[in-house]
Amino acid sequence: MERTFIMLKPDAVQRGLIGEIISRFERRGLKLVGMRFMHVPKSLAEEHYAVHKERPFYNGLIEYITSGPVVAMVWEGPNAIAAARSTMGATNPVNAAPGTIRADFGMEIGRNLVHGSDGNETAAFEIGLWFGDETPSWDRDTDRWILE
Ligand code: DAT
Ligand code: MG
Repeated sequence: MERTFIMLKPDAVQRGLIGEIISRFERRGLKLVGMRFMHVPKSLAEEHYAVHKERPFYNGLIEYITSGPVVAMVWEGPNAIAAARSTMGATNPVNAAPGTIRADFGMEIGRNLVHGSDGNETAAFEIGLWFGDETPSWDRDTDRWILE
């Protein structure tokens, strides 16, 4: 079983899309194992996006992520990282496939609504950074109808 860190960015929260976006992950069959509604301290944003520190968009990215509350989550499932990213769509909404979150609700790369871990190491790092070890497992009664 795999876990991934997903964040609804401030634009998703401000636009009233929390329920709409969460329902897409939920309906797909991913299982929620962690959730926090929070303002992101600048230090946390900087740690989270440390890999992008030298990129020209870095300062704008930090400003965006700290501009309002976010919903930080951990979702679990087989291939959860890839499954979540395919539900999210490509980084730039203009290139995202129709039906994905970023295509259905987004116009520009700097307002792309949602973050998802991009690999195993990133997921482990991000889950630890945002949740520590507070991501309890639970048995979902519908699992036998979702997972073979
Ligand atoms: P993703 O969020 O799809 O994993 P990423 O890790 O490459 O994409 O970049 C992190 C975020 O930074 C992305 O969601 C939006 C922003 N970003 C990336 N490339 C950008 C660019 N060329 N211009 C502006 N913002 C960018
Ligand atoms: Mg990324």
